[in-house]
Amino acid sequence: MPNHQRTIEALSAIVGPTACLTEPSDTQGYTTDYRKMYRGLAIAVVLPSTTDEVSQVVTWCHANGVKIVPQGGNTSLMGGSVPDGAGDAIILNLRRMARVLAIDTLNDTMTLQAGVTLSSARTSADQAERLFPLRIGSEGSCQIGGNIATNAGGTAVLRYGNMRDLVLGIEAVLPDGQIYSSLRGLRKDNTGYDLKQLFIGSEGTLGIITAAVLKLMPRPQAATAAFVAVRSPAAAVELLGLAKKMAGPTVTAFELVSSDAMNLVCEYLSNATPPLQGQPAWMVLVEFTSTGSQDLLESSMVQVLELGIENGLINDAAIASSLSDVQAFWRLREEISDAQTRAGGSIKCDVSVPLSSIANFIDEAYKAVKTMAPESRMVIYGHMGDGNVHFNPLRPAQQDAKEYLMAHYESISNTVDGLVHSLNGSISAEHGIGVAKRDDLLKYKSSVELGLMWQVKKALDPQNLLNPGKLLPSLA
Ligand code: FAD
Ligand code: 2HG
Ligand code: ZN
Repeated sequence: MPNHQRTIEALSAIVGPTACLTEPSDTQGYTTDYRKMYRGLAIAVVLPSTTDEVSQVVTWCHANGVKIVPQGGNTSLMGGSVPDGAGDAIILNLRRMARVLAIDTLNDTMTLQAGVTLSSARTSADQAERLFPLRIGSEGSCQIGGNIATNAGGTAVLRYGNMRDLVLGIEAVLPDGQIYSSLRGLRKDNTGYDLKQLFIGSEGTLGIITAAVLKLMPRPQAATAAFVAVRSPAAAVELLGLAKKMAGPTVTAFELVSSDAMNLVCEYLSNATPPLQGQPAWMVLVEFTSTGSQDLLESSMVQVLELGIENGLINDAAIASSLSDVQAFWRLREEISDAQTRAGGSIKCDVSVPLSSIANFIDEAYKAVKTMAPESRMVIYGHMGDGNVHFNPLRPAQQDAKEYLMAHYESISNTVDGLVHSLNGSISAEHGIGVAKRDDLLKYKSSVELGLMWQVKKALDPQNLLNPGKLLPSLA
């Protein structure tokens, strides 16, 4: 059993005493997760400022059997970024490694340290007249390292892909302290196994990501958006098909929002007005962007919506008439997540199915939940264009949140996940597994898949020191 005081002294000597936090008042923000559902303990919160320091810290922990929880912005919704209550791990937070190292506008790449926040990365790209297209509601806090470790998705995946599609190279400190690097910005490199892929979506279990090379895209010059009341989820899927056919790659986002989700966000946000009259049961937020003319883009949106109305898919639509309208629409969409947290938390099912099955999934899951807990508010929304919805039943307005969650969390999430599985879907589309979904993998991943995941883990981290207890369920 390592002596915690010795650990603190050794790690302070590497990063400096002010970068090794031990006072509970200093560490609390790091040991508690974003939604305050998981509270752990840490020997110390260690804040290295260079890859070399990360390597020295990890080498020491490896030699002395000390567990490490890698942490970025601590915005995980799955309890993946905080330690458990044993108090035998350090948190290694990357926030001091927040430098953009290079932007190459000929290669359309950006090289940065892993602790750069997503919003800073987007701003740096913008200043270089480029777009870094990953867009998620937590962008002010989440870090590029965390985005890579979770293979983050968000609202622009339909057009640009998720984080895996945007990473060209990674630098990572391995569990024994060695530094792996593929920071070369190559779009083609067939020299064997693509090792960087191992770290994307590995949730801190295989290495500490310290830097990355990311793809940059042309910066759009035109943007328009509409909130559209659709006849049903099936009509929404048909509308997406029309939009893709008519507007091609300008279709950037296609987000479903249920009436309960819209009502909730309007209840919690100040100065928010629903974009459409009459509380439509289902809405979609459609966004087109392009590097071409604003007028052309807007008329393309109108044409798609007119055909949608003609085909009986759309009941009503509100088209943004200015950039501030577009921003106001997005505010309504992005704040749905926090509105649920403020309402005491919902039953989070971040699921995906093939787009061809999504309407059927929503109908079936909706009916099942309404049978099990009829008064639930059906907060259903998200990235329909990717086949990914956040199916998040919420307590009725009058019921206590804890009571509702205790009574229904397990049965509802099992039912929803079971349905998703039967439709060839995934029980975690973009938020990852963490601890919240870890043991569910035993039901939904084959023994071959789980066996392979453990073989990879043991090959890189035989002592199970990196983010132990996360992602990988114990096998009997
Ligand atoms: P953390 O929460 O700190 O960590 C997440 C995981 O990554 C942990 O397992 C941790 O150990 C590991 N990790 C972190 N940094 C490193 C590193 N440098 N090296 C190795 N491992 C590391 N997610 C989406 O995909 N799409 C969304 O639309 C979306 N919207 C959100 C909206 C809100 C309001 C909130 C609170 C969260 C949202 N998320 C979303 C979830 C979350 O923001 C993402 O998972 C994000 O990528 C996590 O980044 P982070 O830096 O906060 O990582
Ligand atoms: C979103 O799309 C995020 O808003 C958060 O992925 C989803 O809070 C959630 O369930
Ligand atoms: Zn999402």
